[in-house]
Amino acid sequence: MISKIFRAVIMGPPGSGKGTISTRIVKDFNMKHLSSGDLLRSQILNKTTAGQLAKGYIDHGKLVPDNVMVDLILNELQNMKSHSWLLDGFPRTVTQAGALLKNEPIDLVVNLNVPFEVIIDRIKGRWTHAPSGRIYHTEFNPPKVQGKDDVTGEDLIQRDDDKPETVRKRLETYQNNTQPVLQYFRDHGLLEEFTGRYSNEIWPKVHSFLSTKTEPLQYTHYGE
Ligand code: G5P
Ligand code: MG
Repeated sequence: MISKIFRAVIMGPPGSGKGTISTRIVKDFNMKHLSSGDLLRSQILNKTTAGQLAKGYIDHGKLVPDNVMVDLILNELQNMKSHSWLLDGFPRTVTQAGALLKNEPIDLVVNLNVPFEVIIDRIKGRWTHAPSGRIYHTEFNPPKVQGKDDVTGEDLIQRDDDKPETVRKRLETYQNNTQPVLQYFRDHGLLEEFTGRYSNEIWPKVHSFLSTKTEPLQYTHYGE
């Protein structure tokens, strides 16, 4: 297999495990991870103009306007030209998808198809290290010390948009705006779907499929 720059997108409903599976992919396939949600949250922390605008949308489970998102993400991708990358959380509308394909050659879109009832339950247990985006879960992936990040020892937080009523709104937004993007990528012959209730069940299937597209560095096994 020729080793070339590989550009992929990971999609899935809120809480489907995009961040979890992305962390595993970038480690085993030596890719850079760009999460639109992490990028927005860091803009909010840094009180940038884009961050201040985005906060109101995020807190209500709505999408940040397309023009803001497209500018932010395409700009970040400019700094990653010489590296393989994985885009998580963008695109989320057909307009964003069109802008991405116009500007970047995409090799693959991975879709995590996880039932909604599993998601609502698992988001309740999520804890995040805001500066790095590292994700934990009280049962699935607990930190070594409760409430503290494994690497820095700093406090973990619960995301403001993880309140049950906001999660319900995010799932509705996903159905209305983001599900049509799946058909868009299917029509372009780019979409590969992975179905399951657990990240540890989905991960080996993602790894083995990706290995047919780009050279893995290694295979990390998770779970029993
Ligand atoms: P985000 O940040 O992109 P979402 O809603 O798409 O947010 P989210 O919530 O980050 O997605 P995820 O990354 O898919 O979820 O899931 P995850 O964090 O890996 O897993 C969720 C939890 O479950 C974690 O605690 C994890 O440890 C645990 N877990 C994983 N697997 C398992 C398992 O097998 N079992 C169990 N028990 N637990 C597990 O976007 C946020 C907001 O930003 C704006 C929007 O307002 C959006 O709502 N935004 C955009 N707006 C417009 N356009 C865009 N492109 C935008 N991108 C972001
Ligand atoms: Mg995420």
